[in-house]
Amino acid sequence: MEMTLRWYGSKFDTVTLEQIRQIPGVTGVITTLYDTKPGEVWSRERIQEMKKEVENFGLHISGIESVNVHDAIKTGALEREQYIANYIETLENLGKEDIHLVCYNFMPVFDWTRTELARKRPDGSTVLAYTQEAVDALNPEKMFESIAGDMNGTVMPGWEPERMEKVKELFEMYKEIDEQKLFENLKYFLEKIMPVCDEYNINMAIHPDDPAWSVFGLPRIITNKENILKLMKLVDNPHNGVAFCSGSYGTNLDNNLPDMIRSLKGRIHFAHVRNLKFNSPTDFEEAAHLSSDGTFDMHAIMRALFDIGFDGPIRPDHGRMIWGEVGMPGYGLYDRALGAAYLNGLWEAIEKEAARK
Ligand code: DNO
Repeated sequence: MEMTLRWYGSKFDTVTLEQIRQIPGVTGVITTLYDTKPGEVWSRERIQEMKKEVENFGLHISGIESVNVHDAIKTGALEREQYIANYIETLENLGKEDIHLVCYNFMPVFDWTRTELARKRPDGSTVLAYTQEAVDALNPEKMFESIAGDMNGTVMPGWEPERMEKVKELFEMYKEIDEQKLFENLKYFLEKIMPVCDEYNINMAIHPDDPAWSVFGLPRIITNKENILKLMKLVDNPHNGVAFCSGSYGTNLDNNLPDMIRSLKGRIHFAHVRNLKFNSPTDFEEAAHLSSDGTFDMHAIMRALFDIGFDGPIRPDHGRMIWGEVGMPGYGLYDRALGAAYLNGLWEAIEKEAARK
Protein backbone atom coordinates (compact mmCIF):
# COMPACT_ATOMS: atom_id res chain seq x y z
CA MET A 1 0.00 0.00 0.00
CA GLU A 2 1.00 3.58 -0.41
CA MET A 3 0.12 6.24 2.17
CA THR A 4 -1.29 9.38 0.58
CA LEU A 5 -3.13 12.57 1.50
CA ARG A 6 -5.97 14.25 -0.33
CA TRP A 7 -5.03 17.64 -1.73
CA TYR A 8 -7.36 20.06 -3.50
CA GLY A 9 -4.77 22.11 -5.37
CA SER A 10 -2.92 25.26 -4.31
CA LYS A 11 -5.86 27.56 -5.14
CA PHE A 12 -8.29 25.73 -2.87
CA ASP A 13 -6.40 23.92 -0.13
CA THR A 14 -5.20 25.43 3.13
CA VAL A 15 -2.60 22.66 3.33
CA THR A 16 0.54 22.95 1.20
CA LEU A 17 2.48 20.30 -0.70
CA GLU A 18 5.51 21.19 1.39
CA GLN A 19 3.60 20.30 4.54
CA ILE A 20 2.32 17.07 3.03
CA ARG A 21 5.80 16.05 2.03
CA GLN A 22 6.92 16.36 5.66
CA ILE A 23 4.40 13.81 6.96
CA PRO A 24 6.46 10.68 7.48
CA GLY A 25 5.58 7.93 5.04
CA VAL A 26 3.35 10.01 2.77
CA THR A 27 4.65 9.80 -0.78
CA GLY A 28 1.68 10.68 -2.94
CA VAL A 29 -1.35 12.91 -3.17
CA ILE A 30 -4.86 12.22 -4.26
CA THR A 31 -5.95 15.28 -6.12
CA THR A 32 -8.31 16.72 -8.70
CA LEU A 33 -8.91 19.68 -10.96
CA TYR A 34 -11.22 21.18 -8.39
CA ASP A 35 -12.47 23.98 -10.62
CA THR A 36 -13.78 21.69 -13.37
CA LYS A 37 -17.48 20.95 -13.48
CA PRO A 38 -18.99 17.48 -13.83
CA GLY A 39 -19.15 16.74 -17.55
CA GLU A 40 -16.23 18.94 -18.59
CA VAL A 41 -13.28 17.43 -20.45
CA TRP A 42 -9.95 17.64 -18.57
CA SER A 43 -7.31 18.80 -21.01
CA ARG A 44 -3.92 17.14 -21.16
CA GLU A 45 -2.27 20.51 -20.55
CA ARG A 46 -4.06 21.03 -17.27
CA ILE A 47 -3.29 17.51 -16.14
CA GLN A 48 0.37 18.04 -17.01
CA GLU A 49 0.49 21.31 -15.04
CA MET A 50 -1.07 19.63 -12.02
CA LYS A 51 1.44 16.78 -12.22
CA LYS A 52 4.36 19.10 -12.53
CA GLU A 53 3.31 21.12 -9.52
CA VAL A 54 3.03 18.00 -7.36
CA GLU A 55 6.28 16.51 -8.61
CA ASN A 56 8.16 19.74 -7.89
CA PHE A 57 7.61 18.95 -4.23
CA GLY A 58 8.98 15.43 -4.45
CA LEU A 59 5.53 13.86 -4.39
CA HIS A 60 3.51 12.21 -7.11
CA ILE A 61 -0.14 11.88 -8.08
CA SER A 62 -1.38 8.55 -6.77
CA GLY A 63 -4.89 9.00 -8.07
CA ILE A 64 -7.73 11.38 -8.84
CA GLU A 65 -10.58 12.06 -6.44
CA SER A 66 -12.83 12.78 -8.12
CA VAL A 67 -13.72 12.93 -11.77
CA ASN A 68 -17.35 13.70 -11.02
CA VAL A 69 -20.11 12.06 -13.00
CA HIS A 70 -22.71 14.36 -14.56
CA ASP A 71 -26.30 14.02 -13.35
CA ALA A 72 -27.43 13.24 -16.91
CA ILE A 73 -25.39 10.02 -16.68
CA LYS A 74 -26.77 9.18 -13.25
CA THR A 75 -30.35 9.77 -14.35
CA GLY A 76 -29.92 8.23 -17.80
CA ALA A 77 -31.08 11.41 -19.58
CA LEU A 78 -30.73 11.78 -23.34
CA GLU A 79 -27.64 13.97 -23.08
CA ARG A 80 -25.77 11.23 -21.28
CA GLU A 81 -24.03 10.08 -24.48
CA GLN A 82 -22.21 13.39 -24.80
CA TYR A 83 -21.21 13.40 -21.15
CA ILE A 84 -19.97 9.81 -21.33
CA ALA A 85 -17.91 10.75 -24.40
CA ASN A 86 -16.42 13.63 -22.41
CA TYR A 87 -15.68 11.34 -19.48
CA ILE A 88 -13.90 8.92 -21.81
CA GLU A 89 -11.81 11.75 -23.21
CA THR A 90 -10.82 12.77 -19.68
CA LEU A 91 -9.85 9.19 -18.85
CA GLU A 92 -7.80 9.00 -22.02
CA ASN A 93 -5.95 12.18 -21.12
CA LEU A 94 -5.31 10.92 -17.59
CA GLY A 95 -4.09 7.58 -18.93
CA LYS A 96 -1.72 9.30 -21.33
CA GLU A 97 -0.30 11.19 -18.37
CA ASP A 98 0.28 7.91 -16.52
CA ILE A 99 -2.50 8.34 -13.97
CA HIS A 100 -4.23 5.04 -13.30
CA LEU A 101 -6.72 5.54 -10.48
CA VAL A 102 -9.99 7.48 -10.61
CA CYS A 103 -12.38 7.72 -7.68
CA TYR A 104 -15.98 8.76 -8.34
CA ASN A 105 -19.40 8.40 -6.79
CA PHE A 106 -22.89 7.72 -8.03
CA MET A 107 -24.88 9.53 -5.35
CA PRO A 108 -27.92 11.50 -6.46
CA VAL A 109 -28.03 15.25 -5.72
CA PHE A 110 -25.93 15.33 -2.57
CA ASP A 111 -22.49 13.83 -2.24
CA TRP A 112 -21.69 12.95 1.39
CA THR A 113 -24.05 14.48 3.91
CA ARG A 114 -23.35 15.86 7.39
CA THR A 115 -25.60 17.92 9.60
CA GLU A 116 -22.82 19.60 11.60
CA LEU A 117 -19.36 20.63 10.49
CA ALA A 118 -18.00 21.67 13.86
CA ARG A 119 -19.43 19.60 16.69
CA LYS A 120 -17.36 20.17 19.79
CA ARG A 121 -15.92 17.13 21.50
CA PRO A 122 -14.95 17.00 25.20
CA ASP A 123 -11.27 17.64 24.37
CA GLY A 124 -12.15 20.89 22.56
CA SER A 125 -11.55 19.53 19.05
CA THR A 126 -14.33 19.92 16.48
CA VAL A 127 -15.60 17.28 14.11
CA LEU A 128 -18.15 16.61 11.39
CA ALA A 129 -21.28 14.93 12.68
CA TYR A 130 -24.59 13.53 11.48
CA THR A 131 -27.94 12.95 13.08
CA GLN A 132 -30.86 11.48 11.21
CA GLU A 133 -33.21 13.59 13.34
CA ALA A 134 -31.63 16.79 11.95
CA VAL A 135 -31.95 15.55 8.35
CA ASP A 136 -35.56 14.54 8.88
CA ALA A 137 -36.36 18.00 10.18
CA LEU A 138 -34.72 19.78 7.25
CA ASN A 139 -36.00 20.90 3.87
CA PRO A 140 -33.30 19.63 1.45
CA GLU A 141 -33.15 23.02 -0.23
CA LYS A 142 -31.95 24.43 3.07
CA MET A 143 -29.31 21.77 3.58
CA PHE A 144 -26.51 23.87 2.15
CA GLU A 145 -27.49 27.02 4.05
CA SER A 146 -27.68 25.10 7.28
CA ILE A 147 -24.01 24.15 7.15
CA ALA A 148 -22.48 26.88 4.96
CA GLY A 149 -21.61 29.06 7.96
CA ASP A 150 -19.11 26.49 9.21
CA MET A 151 -17.14 25.95 5.99
CA ASN A 152 -14.42 28.44 7.03
CA GLY A 153 -14.50 30.13 3.65
CA THR A 154 -13.59 26.92 1.80
CA VAL A 155 -15.48 25.13 -0.95
CA MET A 156 -16.34 21.64 0.23
CA PRO A 157 -16.39 18.71 -2.21
CA GLY A 158 -19.90 17.96 -3.43
CA TRP A 159 -21.18 21.15 -1.79
CA GLU A 160 -20.18 23.68 -4.40
CA PRO A 161 -22.49 26.75 -4.16
CA GLU A 162 -23.33 26.67 -7.93
CA ARG A 163 -24.54 23.12 -7.49
CA MET A 164 -26.51 23.82 -4.37
CA GLU A 165 -28.37 26.66 -6.06
CA LYS A 166 -29.91 24.04 -8.32
CA VAL A 167 -31.10 21.61 -5.66
CA LYS A 168 -34.75 21.93 -6.63
CA GLU A 169 -33.98 21.25 -10.29
CA LEU A 170 -31.80 18.31 -9.32
CA PHE A 171 -34.56 16.74 -7.24
CA GLU A 172 -36.85 17.08 -10.24
CA MET A 173 -34.32 15.19 -12.42
CA TYR A 174 -34.28 12.26 -10.01
CA LYS A 175 -38.07 12.05 -9.63
CA GLU A 176 -38.40 8.88 -11.70
CA ILE A 177 -35.19 7.26 -10.53
CA ASP A 178 -35.38 4.38 -8.11
CA GLU A 179 -32.61 2.05 -6.95
CA GLN A 180 -33.01 -0.31 -9.86
CA LYS A 181 -32.84 2.49 -12.42
CA LEU A 182 -29.78 3.92 -10.73
CA PHE A 183 -28.06 0.53 -10.90
CA GLU A 184 -28.93 0.26 -14.60
CA ASN A 185 -27.55 3.70 -15.32
CA LEU A 186 -24.36 2.92 -13.43
CA LYS A 187 -23.94 -0.34 -15.34
CA TYR A 188 -24.51 1.47 -18.64
CA PHE A 189 -21.87 4.08 -17.76
CA LEU A 190 -19.30 1.50 -16.61
CA GLU A 191 -19.74 -0.67 -19.69
CA LYS A 192 -19.11 2.35 -21.91
CA ILE A 193 -15.95 3.38 -20.10
CA MET A 194 -14.37 -0.06 -19.54
CA PRO A 195 -12.66 -0.18 -22.96
CA VAL A 196 -10.72 3.01 -22.29
CA CYS A 197 -9.90 1.76 -18.77
CA ASP A 198 -8.60 -1.47 -20.28
CA GLU A 199 -6.55 0.40 -22.83
CA TYR A 200 -4.86 2.70 -20.30
CA ASN A 201 -5.04 0.42 -17.27
CA ILE A 202 -7.23 2.80 -15.29
CA ASN A 203 -8.78 1.53 -12.10
CA MET A 204 -12.19 3.03 -11.43
CA ALA A 205 -12.97 3.17 -7.71
CA ILE A 206 -16.53 3.86 -6.69
CA HIS A 207 -16.97 5.71 -3.43
CA PRO A 208 -19.77 4.49 -1.17
CA ASP A 209 -22.79 6.57 -0.38
CA ASP A 210 -22.37 8.48 2.83
CA PRO A 211 -24.33 7.92 4.98
CA ALA A 212 -25.01 4.45 3.64
CA TRP A 213 -28.76 4.83 3.36
CA SER A 214 -31.28 6.92 1.51
CA VAL A 215 -31.48 10.59 2.49
CA PHE A 216 -34.39 12.89 1.62
CA GLY A 217 -36.07 9.97 -0.14
CA LEU A 218 -33.35 9.80 -2.83
CA PRO A 219 -32.19 6.35 -3.91
CA ARG A 220 -28.75 5.26 -2.76
CA ILE A 221 -27.18 2.00 -3.88
CA ILE A 222 -23.52 1.77 -2.83
CA THR A 223 -24.36 1.07 0.76
CA ASN A 224 -23.58 -2.52 1.80
CA LYS A 225 -21.87 -5.80 0.95
CA GLU A 226 -24.71 -7.20 -1.09
CA ASN A 227 -25.00 -4.15 -3.34
CA ILE A 228 -21.30 -3.60 -3.89
CA LEU A 229 -20.80 -7.27 -4.78
CA LYS A 230 -23.76 -6.99 -7.11
CA LEU A 231 -22.05 -4.09 -8.88
CA MET A 232 -18.78 -6.01 -9.13
CA LYS A 233 -20.64 -8.84 -10.87
CA LEU A 234 -22.76 -6.59 -13.09
CA VAL A 235 -19.62 -5.31 -14.77
CA ASP A 236 -17.15 -8.07 -14.08
CA ASN A 237 -13.94 -6.35 -15.08
CA PRO A 238 -11.14 -5.75 -12.54
CA HIS A 239 -11.06 -2.10 -13.60
CA ASN A 240 -14.54 -1.77 -12.16
CA GLY A 241 -13.48 -1.51 -8.55
CA VAL A 242 -14.01 0.06 -5.20
CA ALA A 243 -12.81 2.93 -3.03
CA PHE A 244 -13.30 1.25 0.31
CA CYS A 245 -14.24 4.03 2.73
CA SER A 246 -14.54 2.71 6.29
CA GLY A 247 -16.21 5.90 7.49
CA SER A 248 -18.94 5.71 4.83
CA TYR A 249 -19.80 2.00 4.86
CA GLY A 250 -19.31 2.19 8.62
CA THR A 251 -22.21 4.62 9.05
CA ASN A 252 -24.42 1.54 8.94
CA LEU A 253 -23.52 -0.54 11.98
CA ASP A 254 -24.82 -3.66 10.22
CA ASN A 255 -21.88 -3.45 7.80
CA ASN A 256 -19.05 -5.67 9.01
CA LEU A 257 -16.10 -3.73 7.59
CA PRO A 258 -13.30 -6.36 7.72
CA ASP A 259 -15.66 -8.94 6.26
CA MET A 260 -16.63 -6.60 3.43
CA ILE A 261 -12.97 -5.92 2.67
CA ARG A 262 -12.21 -9.63 2.49
CA SER A 263 -15.15 -10.23 0.16
CA LEU A 264 -13.82 -7.58 -2.24
CA LYS A 265 -10.37 -9.12 -2.74
CA GLY A 266 -8.85 -7.93 -6.01
CA ARG A 267 -11.41 -5.16 -6.47
CA ILE A 268 -10.35 -2.59 -3.85
CA HIS A 269 -8.21 -0.05 -5.65
CA PHE A 270 -8.20 2.71 -3.07
CA ALA A 271 -8.93 2.96 0.66
CA HIS A 272 -10.16 5.79 2.88
CA VAL A 273 -9.56 4.75 6.46
CA ARG A 274 -11.16 6.64 9.32
CA ASN A 275 -13.07 6.05 12.52
CA LEU A 276 -16.53 7.09 13.70
CA LYS A 277 -17.94 7.40 17.18
CA PHE A 278 -21.59 6.47 17.54
CA ASN A 279 -23.78 8.07 20.16
CA SER A 280 -26.76 6.13 18.80
CA PRO A 281 -27.19 4.24 15.50
CA THR A 282 -28.41 7.44 13.85
CA ASP A 283 -26.11 9.92 15.58
CA PHE A 284 -22.42 9.67 14.82
CA GLU A 285 -19.42 11.93 14.84
CA GLU A 286 -16.03 11.62 13.17
CA ALA A 287 -13.51 10.60 15.81
CA ALA A 288 -9.71 10.58 15.69
CA HIS A 289 -8.35 7.67 13.67
CA LEU A 290 -7.25 5.74 16.79
CA SER A 291 -9.50 2.73 17.56
CA SER A 292 -10.04 3.72 21.19
CA ASP A 293 -11.40 7.15 20.21
CA GLY A 294 -14.30 5.71 18.22
CA THR A 295 -16.32 2.62 17.43
CA PHE A 296 -14.26 0.74 14.82
CA ASP A 297 -11.39 -1.68 15.29
CA MET A 298 -8.88 0.04 13.03
CA HIS A 299 -6.38 -2.77 13.42
CA ALA A 300 -8.92 -5.26 12.09
CA ILE A 301 -9.63 -2.99 9.09
CA MET A 302 -5.93 -2.61 8.23
CA ARG A 303 -5.38 -6.30 8.84
CA ALA A 304 -8.13 -7.23 6.38
CA LEU A 305 -6.60 -4.91 3.75
CA PHE A 306 -3.22 -6.51 4.34
CA ASP A 307 -4.63 -10.04 4.14
CA ILE A 308 -6.23 -9.48 0.75
CA GLY A 309 -2.92 -8.17 -0.59
CA PHE A 310 -4.16 -4.60 -1.01
CA ASP A 311 -1.46 -2.60 -2.78
CA GLY A 312 -3.21 0.63 -3.78
CA PRO A 313 -3.18 4.05 -2.14
CA ILE A 314 -4.67 4.56 1.31
CA ARG A 315 -5.49 7.93 2.72
CA PRO A 316 -6.42 8.96 6.21
CA ASP A 317 -9.82 10.50 5.83
CA HIS A 318 -11.60 13.34 7.56
CA GLY A 319 -9.70 14.58 10.57
CA ARG A 320 -10.75 16.59 13.58
CA MET A 321 -9.88 20.27 13.75
CA ILE A 322 -7.26 20.54 16.46
CA TRP A 323 -4.54 22.89 17.73
CA GLY A 324 -6.38 25.97 16.52
CA GLU A 325 -6.17 25.09 12.85
CA VAL A 326 -8.62 26.83 10.52
CA GLY A 327 -9.28 25.01 7.26
CA MET A 328 -11.74 22.96 5.29
CA PRO A 329 -13.75 20.97 7.82
CA GLY A 330 -12.43 17.40 7.82
CA TYR A 331 -9.46 18.32 5.64
CA GLY A 332 -7.02 20.11 7.91
CA LEU A 333 -3.38 19.12 8.18
CA TYR A 334 -2.78 18.13 11.77
CA ASP A 335 -5.27 15.40 12.52
CA ARG A 336 -4.92 13.82 9.10
CA ALA A 337 -1.13 13.76 9.58
CA LEU A 338 -1.67 12.01 12.93
CA GLY A 339 -4.00 9.61 11.15
CA ALA A 340 -1.42 8.82 8.45
CA ALA A 341 1.28 8.17 11.06
CA TYR A 342 -1.04 5.91 13.05
CA LEU A 343 -2.20 3.92 10.02
CA ASN A 344 1.41 3.54 8.89
CA GLY A 345 2.26 2.27 12.37
CA LEU A 346 -0.50 -0.32 12.26
CA TRP A 347 0.60 -1.44 8.81
CA GLU A 348 4.26 -1.78 9.81
CA ALA A 349 3.30 -3.89 12.82
CA ILE A 350 0.99 -6.12 10.75
CA GLU A 351 3.61 -6.55 8.04
CA LYS A 352 6.38 -7.45 10.48
CA GLU A 353 4.17 -9.84 12.43
CA ALA A 354 3.25 -11.59 9.18
CA ALA A 355 6.90 -11.82 8.09
CA ARG A 356 7.84 -13.48 11.39
CA LYS A 357 5.39 -16.35 10.96
C1 DNO B 1 -15.86 13.38 1.29
C2 DNO B 1 -15.38 12.53 0.21
C3 DNO B 1 -16.37 12.44 -0.94
C4 DNO B 1 -15.73 11.68 -2.08
C5 DNO B 1 -16.62 11.56 -3.29
C6 DNO B 1 -15.98 10.69 -4.34
O1 DNO B 1 -15.09 13.83 2.08
O2 DNO B 1 -15.01 11.29 0.68
O3 DNO B 1 -16.71 13.72 -1.35
O4 DNO B 1 -14.57 12.33 -2.48
O5 DNO B 1 -17.85 11.04 -2.96
O6 DNO B 1 -16.49 11.04 -5.59
